Amino acid sequence: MGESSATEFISTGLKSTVTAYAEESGFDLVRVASAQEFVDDRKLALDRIKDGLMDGLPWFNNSRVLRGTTPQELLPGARSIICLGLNYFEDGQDFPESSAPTGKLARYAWGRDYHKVIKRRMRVYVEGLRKKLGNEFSARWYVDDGPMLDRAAASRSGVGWFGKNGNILTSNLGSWVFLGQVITDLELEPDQPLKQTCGNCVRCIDACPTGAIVAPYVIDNARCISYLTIENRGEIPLALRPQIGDWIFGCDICQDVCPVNRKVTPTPTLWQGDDAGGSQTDGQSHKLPTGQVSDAPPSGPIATLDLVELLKMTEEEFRQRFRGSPILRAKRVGLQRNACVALGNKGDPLSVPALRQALFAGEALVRGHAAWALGRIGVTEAKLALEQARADERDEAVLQEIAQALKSFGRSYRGGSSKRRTESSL
Ligand code: B12
Ligand code: SF4
Ligand code: SF4
Repeated sequence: MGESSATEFISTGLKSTVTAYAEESGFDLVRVASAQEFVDDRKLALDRIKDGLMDGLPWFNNSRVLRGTTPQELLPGARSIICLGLNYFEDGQDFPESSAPTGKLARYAWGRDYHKVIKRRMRVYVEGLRKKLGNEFSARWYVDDGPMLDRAAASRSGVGWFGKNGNILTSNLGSWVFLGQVITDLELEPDQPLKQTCGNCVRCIDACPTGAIVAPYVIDNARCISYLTIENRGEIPLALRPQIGDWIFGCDICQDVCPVNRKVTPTPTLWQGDDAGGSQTDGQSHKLPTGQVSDAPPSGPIATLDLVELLKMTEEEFRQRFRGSPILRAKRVGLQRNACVALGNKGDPLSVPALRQALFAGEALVRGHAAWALGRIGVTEAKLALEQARADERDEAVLQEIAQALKSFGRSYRGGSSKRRTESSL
């Protein structure tokens, strides 16, 4: 199509072509926002950093926020932002059950790494749109992987509204949606933000076990289980370990309790095989190019992991087992640290041998958390393992964890090989 006919097309049905094609390309939600600077969101985000509420994420800094709230910097000539949402809700009812002690994964990590799946879907969408419009428009797209504040864009476009748990809620799909944006120099009429609010509801704030929702709409990153179990590369603060329960990768509590999420029905397209593009109609565009290997994990979607198996995993087994899964992000040592915390919270004496092994053979971070877990389980075998490790251990931080764990026996230990301590080891 030549330049003049492209312009003509733009003035008539451009927006409906853009949005209808997004739906055809497998996106559940599509709305358009203007590409004006995000002035208010910028201030809120900068304040969040200043107040220490983004502590633990050094990459989330002022210059990132300045860039991410200035679409012109991300794409010179930007005029519009096509805001996309993709539902990932799966109820997990058909998943196999395990009799072994297991740890929970946040729903978004039950299947393949959504970054890859959605990025590919977005690229195919933009390429297809260029062909459809006959117009080499400029575009840049993100899903969680750029400086743009994904939720601010979604809110401006009316894809959804901010919930007090910080997440974007949508009318039909709740907050179980990944958010992406295509910034473009196409001139598209913007949609309006929605008027919905949470009203008087505060369920998520009350339910958050670590008190991470410090005020409506405000999350303290360093208290959020999602941060503690995924992004955090160091130790989990002692005071927060008991509250983590058996979450080993992310946390869904503030979404599980949300009434807006109650009516969402499963849409498992994201979990199946190569990205077939959801409702794509040409049957071709979303297939992987010939010869490209799928990044789907070797096993199907799964909501929990066997904790003892995790503790025993080698680096190679970890990479193989979680290939193509977002779980890789936590790294093996991080996941094993989390497994120790979950086992400590479960308090099952049968997990003592595995924790004992981790106490002697794991990396320092894992050894320290294994010591904590053994102290919390509090049976004779756990105490013996800790005493033996105290004699062999050289790492100062681990020695401190061991000393702390042994102290907790002094406080409440009642002996016997299967008697569980009831008191917290804090
Ligand atoms: C850093 C980050 C995290 C950090 C920090 C979380 C945080 N609150 O910022 C950690 C690791 C903890 C995290 C956790 C999770 N994350 Co995250 N995360 C991000 C990331 C990379 C940046 C978020 C950000 O900019 N934070 C900075 C603060 C300032 O932003 P904000 O909290 O949205 O602040 C706004 C509101 O507070 C609002 N606001 C302030 N006051 C008021 C007052 C009123 C009345 C209103 C209406 C609004 C309002 O304005 C602020 C500025 O826009 C985005 C991807 C991206 N590039 O945007 C994903 C993203 C936000 N995460 C996502 C997900 C899925 C999660 C988890 C659910 C994963 C899980 N199950 O474990 C949890 C949810 C935790 C929670 N309750 O927020 C999705 C959210 C999807 C959705 N539907 O909202 C995103 C958008 C990724 C994506 N593209 O899909 N995440
Ligand atoms: S994800 Fe979990 S820890 Fe984080 S704010 Fe929500 S309920 Fe709290
Ligand atoms: S639980 Fe209630 S307050 Fe929290 S996000 Fe959902 S509707 Fe809003």
